[in-house]
Amino acid sequence: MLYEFLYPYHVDFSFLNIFRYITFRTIYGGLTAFLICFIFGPFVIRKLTKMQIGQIIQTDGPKSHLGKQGTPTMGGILILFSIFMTTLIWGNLGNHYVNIILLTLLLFGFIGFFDDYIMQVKKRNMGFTAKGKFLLQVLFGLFISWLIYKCPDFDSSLTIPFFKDISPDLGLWYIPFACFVIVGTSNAVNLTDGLDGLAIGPYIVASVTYMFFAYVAGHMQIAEYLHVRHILSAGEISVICGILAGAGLGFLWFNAHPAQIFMGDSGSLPLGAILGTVAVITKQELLLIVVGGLFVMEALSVILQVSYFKLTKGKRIFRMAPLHHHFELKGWHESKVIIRFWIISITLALISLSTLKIR
Ligand code: 57M
Repeated sequence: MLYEFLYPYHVDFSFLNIFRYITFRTIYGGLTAFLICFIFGPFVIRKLTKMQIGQIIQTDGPKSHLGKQGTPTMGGILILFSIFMTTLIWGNLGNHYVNIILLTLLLFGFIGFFDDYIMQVKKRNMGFTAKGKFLLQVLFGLFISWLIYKCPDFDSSLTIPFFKDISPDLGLWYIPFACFVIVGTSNAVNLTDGLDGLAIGPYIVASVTYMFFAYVAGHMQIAEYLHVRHILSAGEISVICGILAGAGLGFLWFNAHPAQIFMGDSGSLPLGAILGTVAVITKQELLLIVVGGLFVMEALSVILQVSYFKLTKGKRIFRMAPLHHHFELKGWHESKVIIRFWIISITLALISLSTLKIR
């Protein structure tokens, strides 16, 4: 909004030129998103506590979690509010990709919010049925993917990390593929969100990583130099990534162990979907397996565990899935699991960034 309002006056006030720069808006977008979470955090925590929107801890998990009973949840509302407001302030709302991200936030935010609302506010045992939730995710995912597919500067070929000369064109198949990326990431972030700061830490790392990829894709000379596909309007996505990272940091302030608030499905589902959408828009879809490798690892542990459990009628590969529970049950302290998983995500981000040169 500031961009649309203030930049036109740059002819009279040359300092307003600064609003044109993506780097400037990325940094100040990040700081604004951080401040919104930081300032409103205590208010939201107080409000949720007063409304008794506290986490119900299931007794079949690691016993160390029982002490977390009643921790305010649905903190995702704070993150989404911060991302939404900051995008209105610093984003270029004339950019189609920015609008698609906002729509992803609203659609997947609705699923998460509704699920949390029924479980935490109405205190019913189940939100959506698992099937209903998944179907709605797929429906929204297909819609978002179709919108991206229809964008004028979008092409349906796939970027293969490390191989700059291979990029198969998926044509219309790109839509279900993109939907898989968006819905898969949404659920993977949700599964990872089981320890204090475990999801939001790697999420910040992934956002910063995609901030670089979006900037490179949007900058003609740098994209050409690095042999990355140039997508002019994707440059604005680096502002969004800065905002995601800033809001994430602001939330982490309160979600750090011992957490004062959990994000709930209201946070994990839309945040994951937005990350998947960013990967699709920046044409670094497959690289998400590396950038978000930690989320992939957690989701894979669940798929393996559940399949093996069903096949062998009750045997397990891990002590408990998702993977973070396995290490907790092995006796690692919660902080150790969290920080080691963060280390893994930072390492994976560095490997991902190396693909800008190694190709
Ligand atoms: C949500 N939710 C956390 C919090 C957070 C198929 C199966 C693997 C599904 C899976 C599942 O239900 N996953 C989705 C996981 C929960 O966190 C809430 O949920 C939100 C995210 N959606 O924001 O509101 C608990 O996680 C802890 N937590 C923190 N700090 C945080 O910052 O400590 C969360 C955020 C919170 C809190 O304790 O209550 C969760 O773990 O429930 N199911 C599971 O993950 C279950 N695994 C399981 O059953 N494994 C089986 C296999 C055969 C399926 C096995 O390995 O034997 C685990 N979860 C529970 N009990 N509750 C293990 C058993």
